[in-house]
Amino acid sequence: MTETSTVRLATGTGVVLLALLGGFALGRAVTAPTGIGTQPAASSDDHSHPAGTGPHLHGGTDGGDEVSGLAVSDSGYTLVPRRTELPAGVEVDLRFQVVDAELRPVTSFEVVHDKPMHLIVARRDLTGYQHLHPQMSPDGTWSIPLRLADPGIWRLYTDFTLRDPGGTPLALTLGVDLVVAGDYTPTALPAATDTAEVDGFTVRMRGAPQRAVVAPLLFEVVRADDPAPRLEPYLGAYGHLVAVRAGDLGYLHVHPDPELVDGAVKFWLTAPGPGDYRLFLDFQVAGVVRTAEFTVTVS
Ligand SMILES: [Cu+2]
Repeated sequence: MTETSTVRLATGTGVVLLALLGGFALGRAVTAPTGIGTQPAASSDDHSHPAGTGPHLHGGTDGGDEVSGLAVSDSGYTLVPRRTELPAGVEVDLRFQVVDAELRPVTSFEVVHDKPMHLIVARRDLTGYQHLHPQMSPDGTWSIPLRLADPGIWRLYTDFTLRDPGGTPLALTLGVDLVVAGDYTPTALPAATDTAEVDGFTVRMRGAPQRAVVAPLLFEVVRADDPAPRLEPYLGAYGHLVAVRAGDLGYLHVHPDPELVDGAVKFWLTAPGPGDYRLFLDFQVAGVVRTAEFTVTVS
């Protein structure tokens, strides 16, 4: 790819898609993100939620009332990607730093859910979700092999917690667009459903996020040949739920209750506004992590 390469966006279709996807959506965890904010640096790799800490979410600095990931800079910290143009379908070494207000790279991050850095990637039509964990070199440069299959504009979220100059934990999600040149064929958001299929597993969602109400949202995983496959903790929780708002790609990362409820993973969410959301539930069975995807429409 050269400097002069062109992104051939299917503009007309994109406008239609945006119109379809336009709007607001959903929620936040039931409590302020104290679990993230107070997670000590010395947290063991075996992070779990002690009883009473409750569910919480990554990102945001205001108690989780708003989505995050919409800005490249927040609270004096800025995401600096080494490159933002990637070739389609080719694995490249994605590199980035988080710099402070003096443009010094941050080199110390808190371990939250077993990792100091959570990387989420999705194309702007909410396809192609990936949840990755890059490695940091001593100079604060993070790197990860990344392959973006198809052309389009992709959203990269860096979800992390650092300590501010006063030593207070600060959970941030900074986001930037990555460009993959080529013919972009956007996929319309799938219809809202409470069942998702992935790799022979059926994941059923029970509950519906509502506005102004803290509502439970449960996910039950079954398989045709095994009605109750054993869910395993993944990154210190029985499930990780990322919700991305259609229209602006506002980001939420919610963690569940520490224990399964009748075999289901239980989250708590509030929907602050009407609209469409894409939910990505990471779960682990027999050592393999899979992602179930749902569209949720909040009226
Ligand atoms: Cu992660």
